[in-house]
Amino acid sequence: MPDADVERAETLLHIGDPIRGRQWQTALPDLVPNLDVRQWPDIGDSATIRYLAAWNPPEGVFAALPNLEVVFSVGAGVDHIDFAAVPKFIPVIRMTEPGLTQGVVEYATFAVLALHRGMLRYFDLQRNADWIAAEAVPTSTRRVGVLGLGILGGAIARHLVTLSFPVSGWSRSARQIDGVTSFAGSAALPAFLAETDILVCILPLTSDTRGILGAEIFAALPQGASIVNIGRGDHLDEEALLSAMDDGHIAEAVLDVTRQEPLPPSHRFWNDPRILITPHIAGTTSVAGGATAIAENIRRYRSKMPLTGVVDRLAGY
Ligand code: NDP
Ligand code: OXD
Repeated sequence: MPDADVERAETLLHIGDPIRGRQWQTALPDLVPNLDVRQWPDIGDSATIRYLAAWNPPEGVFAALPNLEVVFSVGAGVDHIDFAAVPKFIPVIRMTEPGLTQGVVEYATFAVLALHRGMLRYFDLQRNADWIAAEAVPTSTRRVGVLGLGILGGAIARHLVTLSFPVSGWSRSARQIDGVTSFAGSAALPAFLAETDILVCILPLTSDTRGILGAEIFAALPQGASIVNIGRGDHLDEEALLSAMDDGHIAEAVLDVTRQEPLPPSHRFWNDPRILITPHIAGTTSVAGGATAIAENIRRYRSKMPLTGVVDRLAGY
């Protein structure tokens, strides 16, 4: 229905970072007429809640919202949402907004360059006041492989091409990106890995991809390859990584996500000089970009136009 026809009270419930929730309480009603925004747990009249924007929605919340019509993930990933709890007729929308993409591209570029230029070794040398230079090689000799060539993986691959890295990508279906060699499907995975010196994982977490960064993949990479994980901690078999590093087959890793977050202080990763840990900060949904993306889909929904970023529940992303 067009905006002008929305006469009923409509509420969007936000569950997640309260600072962003308060900012959206101001920003969203300016973008979408007749929309009230509430911050969990202050839900007000649950019957008016048509939209939910959430990160890690608590168990039971979907059953408590009888008139819910659209679920928005506050992030690009949707693995924090239990699809079984969301009635099938309710679309689940993942976040796509330029600020999030920019952050992830910056992070991946940083991580690939850090590995390419041996920065983890220099960080370690600095702790001992050791001045030891290593020879740098051109980017054109360092092959980067991106696992996941969707919105974020595609943007990462495009940017790395501009730095003259030979870039390839792996996805379920073949993708066409200028300057990027596309590999599709499980059968193509070994060939993709055989040509990858730095492997960047930006896959969604699904039943098919859980644990994918494991012994088999590590063994299929060339000797001395390195890993960047920006996807989810559960993509990585942490023991297999340490074992492949101890064997000398995998050199280094930059990990933005870990199986347990926050990573416990006693975890071996913290003090391993071959591993750089960051606290899940690669990309963050920007307040303005996130509000614009949600507002655009609510306008589409009200006008009965197709929504963008709808999750394929069967594929899991
Ligand atoms: P998209 O849905 O746009 O892309 C997903 C890509 O993964 C697609 O290319 C898809 O293939 C591919 N893929 C999915 N399953 C498989 C599979 N079984 N085998 C091969 N390829 C597969 O997602 P985004 O790029 O927007 O986001 C990806 C993930 O990044 C998120 O789900 C989230 O987990 C993570 N993320 C992490 C952040 C951080 O701060 N660390 C920030 C934001 C996101 P196809 O193209 O054929 O569909
Ligand atoms: C996301 C994330 O999925 O920040 O957007 O991890």
